[in-house]
Amino acid sequence: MKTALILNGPNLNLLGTREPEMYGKQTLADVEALCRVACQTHGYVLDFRHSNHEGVLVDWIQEAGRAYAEGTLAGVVFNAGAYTHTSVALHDAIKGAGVPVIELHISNVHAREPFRHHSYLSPVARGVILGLGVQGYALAIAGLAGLLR
Ligand code: CA2
Repeated sequence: MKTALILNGPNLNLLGTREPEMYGKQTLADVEALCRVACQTHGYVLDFRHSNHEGVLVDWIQEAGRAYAEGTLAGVVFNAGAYTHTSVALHDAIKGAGVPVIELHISNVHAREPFRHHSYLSPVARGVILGLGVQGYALAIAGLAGLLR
């Protein structure tokens, strides 16, 4: 059984504690639970992680590239948080890893401040899901399953 790797970037550990109008009331633990259900549905083992640190996220994308090459990983669902709009390092890591990455945003970043309209990740992502709330995570896992079919 392959693994689906779900990566969460800076401040996503605060989900459910503030800005419910933007991100909803569910916590990151709730998101992990819904990802677990989606992975069971699609026959994946869930690997769900959070880090506030850019270099850690780079390390995890590199690790994902190796696991994908070995055939043990289906792909990555990646909510890089604010690093989406700043990180050439994450762009390069995704490009170099060769693993399918679905970029995910809970909010519709295009309906927000202009500095959120640009993503360094989108050009190297296989797909992008945004603005659908935390259910977007389940849709992204379904998207990974669709890519492999
Ligand atoms: O909409 C998304 O999922 C974002 O990736 C969330 C990031 C934001 O910087 C991106 O532009 C869009 C921010 C995540 C921080 O989440 C918080 C949740 C509750 C309280 C404070 C922050």
